[in-house]
Amino acid sequence: SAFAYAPAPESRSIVDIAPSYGLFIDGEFVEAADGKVFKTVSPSTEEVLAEIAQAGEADVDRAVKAARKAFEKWSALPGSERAKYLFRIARIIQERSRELAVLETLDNGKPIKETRDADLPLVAAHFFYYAGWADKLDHAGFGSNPRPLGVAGQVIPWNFPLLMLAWKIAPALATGNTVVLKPAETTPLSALFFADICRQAGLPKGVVNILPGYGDAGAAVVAHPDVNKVAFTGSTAVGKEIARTVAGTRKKVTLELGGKGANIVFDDAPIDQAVEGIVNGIFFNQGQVCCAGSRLLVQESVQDELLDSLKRRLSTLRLGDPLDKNTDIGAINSEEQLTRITSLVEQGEAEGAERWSPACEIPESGYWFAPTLFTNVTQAHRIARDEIFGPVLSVLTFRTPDEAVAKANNTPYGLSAGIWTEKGSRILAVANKLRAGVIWSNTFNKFDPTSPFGGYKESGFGREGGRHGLEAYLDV
Ligand code: TXE
Repeated sequence: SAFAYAPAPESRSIVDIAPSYGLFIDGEFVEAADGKVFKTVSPSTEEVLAEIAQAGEADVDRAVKAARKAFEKWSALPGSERAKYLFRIARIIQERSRELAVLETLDNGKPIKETRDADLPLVAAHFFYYAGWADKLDHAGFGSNPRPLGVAGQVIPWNFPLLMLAWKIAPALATGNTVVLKPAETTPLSALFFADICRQAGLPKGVVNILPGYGDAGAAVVAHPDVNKVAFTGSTAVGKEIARTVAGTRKKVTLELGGKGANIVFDDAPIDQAVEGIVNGIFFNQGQVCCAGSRLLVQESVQDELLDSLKRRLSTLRLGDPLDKNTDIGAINSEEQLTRITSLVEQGEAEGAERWSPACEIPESGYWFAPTLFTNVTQAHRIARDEIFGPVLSVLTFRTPDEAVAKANNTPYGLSAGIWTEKGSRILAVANKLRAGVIWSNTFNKFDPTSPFGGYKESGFGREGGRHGLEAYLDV
């Protein structure tokens, strides 16, 4: 085939180069063993962006073997040496962040404003942060000489393709593990660009292997007998399947799954600030965020004022071309996801909730969903229970702090929550009763590599980020 593999280290941009890319195994871009390919499309135009080699079981085996071989040398390097590679990768990400931001926006559909100002800075920050730990593992409180686990099999989703890669790869490499990572089928491009960055950084062959493909490739990574640790971010259904696969083995596993976060607004909250936080909480990345504030719990006495203000603010959001730096709402990542969102929203209407959207023009091609607000929602409604993973906010009300806590916790998930009030004592009292791994107060969707992130209940287990993020990759 006329397979023009990903660019050589000196090339400047993957976007401008050939429309075909290989799997990244043992430091080389290669065809799939069975020659299969798949296409990735731009969700905002439905244009084909590239043809990608599609990993199958044989490729997974080859990549795991390469990672196993690389592990011997990589894990034996002094932490200070591993740190140098991670710092180098972090710096190259910064240098190439404009290309990466454009690529991520093209492949994912999210606004360039977000990839430029949120995703990319956080990606670089993660590599810098974990680079800093690489030579300090003896001082991380895990006892002396903590050991890497071996080969880490990592499967990531499409909502933050490069950031999820960074959350997975940076701590794994800092602790001396090697990696086989499968990006999501709808967003493989930034991971392949990252593979090119690994080459540019001179990372030893086999330390990072990237296998674009579908769920079967993910399942093969998880099941491979020579994988020692599995890290997954994605749907709760697949997370449970992975837990079952891993249960009969000695593999370690961390799962970061769905959520149904509550943003709780008390009557003494600064309303304008809360409105910004609510908007950020559910419309950032079109609501395709596991820790989205997808339920608004508002104290009854301020409901009218808050909703008026929120509707006015939503009317100012600009939906459209994600490459336009003024765009607030980009495209939904895939037709499949759009169908899921549409179906849940239709159920919301059928169950009697009241639907509202600001007037906005929907482009003719691409996958789009207007910002949507549901009022008259009860806890029994599916839009109050299921993760919609789209720009859809379900509004419920409460009278007392206890009622707010009970409603916020009334979900099988437990990933995030937000508390809006001027009263510090109330923040602490409510936060202590919420069953959520991440709680923000008077802000929302703030991320930092120093801070552990992860869920309670069906939102998964294990923590990524911070010192806790190292633990998942070490035998202590
Ligand atoms: O997820 P999947 P999908 C939620 C969100 C969304 C729903 C479905 O509610 O609407 O999940 O999204 C790989 N073994 N989240 O279908 O299938 C797959 O190829 C191993 C929340 O995209 O879980 C991809 O790389 N891997 C979430 C990754 O798993 C398998 C982010 C995620 O895809 C596999 C994404 C298998 N059997 C969706 N099947 C979050 N927590 O942020 C698929 N995959």
